[in-house]
Amino acid sequence: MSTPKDWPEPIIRVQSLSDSGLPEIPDRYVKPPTERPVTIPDSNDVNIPLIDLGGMLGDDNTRAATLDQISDACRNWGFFQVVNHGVSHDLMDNMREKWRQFFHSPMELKQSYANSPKTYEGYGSRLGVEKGAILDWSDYYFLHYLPSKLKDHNKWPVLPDSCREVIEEYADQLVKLSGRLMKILSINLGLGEDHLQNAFGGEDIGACLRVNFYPKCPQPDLTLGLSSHSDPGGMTLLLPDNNVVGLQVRRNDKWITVKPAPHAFIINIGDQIQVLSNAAYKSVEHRVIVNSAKERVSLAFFYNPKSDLLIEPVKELVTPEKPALYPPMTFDEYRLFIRLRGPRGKSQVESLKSPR
Ligand SMILES: O=C(O)CCC(=O)C(=O)O
Repeated sequence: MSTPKDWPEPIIRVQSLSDSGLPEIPDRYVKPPTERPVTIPDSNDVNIPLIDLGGMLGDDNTRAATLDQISDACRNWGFFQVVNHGVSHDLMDNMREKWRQFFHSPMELKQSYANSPKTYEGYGSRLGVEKGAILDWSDYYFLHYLPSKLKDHNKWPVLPDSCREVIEEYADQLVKLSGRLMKILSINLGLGEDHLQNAFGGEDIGACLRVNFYPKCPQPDLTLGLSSHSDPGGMTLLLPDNNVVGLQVRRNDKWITVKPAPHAFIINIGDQIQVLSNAAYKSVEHRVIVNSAKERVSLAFFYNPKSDLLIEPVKELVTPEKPALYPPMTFDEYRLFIRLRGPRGKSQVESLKSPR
């Protein structure tokens, strides 16, 4: 499997379709009936766990209670939100606004950053390279922050003003927050606090950002902003839109719409941590719905293992009762799947499970 140099068809910007005021979405965006969003009124009260990370700095009891909440969330939800996470609220707002401005800048500027499936860096409008595939109702921008050798400021937008500086500061703070979360996850697995981080490659990790832009959609019941998928990487820190909901998490075969708390980050476990934890922690399917009244912006920061390191269940978590569920594989090999085929539920991590 290798990645093609170019897209199989001309790229159409979803934002241009939306701005053209068309009353119906093109067939390319119409999902099969089983994948279309259906709102279940009863599920409105349910939300993913909300955890005060400030508890980690409290007395022994508060710290233990916080660790327990995170452990439960990783094992039973795969998703949780954190507040008091230490990242500046102004920085979060500023970062989101810079990107909103970017997506509202002239198409000519955005097109100068058009991406290709070779690295996905830049301005994009599809994931996956299958000709004729049904597409999602979103555009995005993808960039690398770590490892440093992959970071290239020329591939980051030069406008709006000081965009690159803001991205640098934001990414720096999110790497620090990710490091703190990795220690917590590791302790909760009964491992030394640095175990997971070392399994990721120590300092040599990967980090990248995908900013999603979901334009208004005239027929939101027929399509999705982002199809169901689990994140292929290690852990994701999502900054959602401050005004518009859209993220849905799969739980007991129902879709729960996440209600973000103000200035919270939504954290989710990715496939690589599911593999390292030998499925103690769950990488859970999620998707994004769109609406006809408001656009939505979200920023997904992906914290990943070093890409050429073999990732396999941690030895301490493999027992005769719970043999290793997954074969060793590098993240480079693993992410080719989503890069070629686009978001496909949990089919990849499930397909790796050893037969029993
Ligand atoms: O837009 C969102 O809320 C979620 C985005 C997401 O799942 C992703 O970028 O992988």
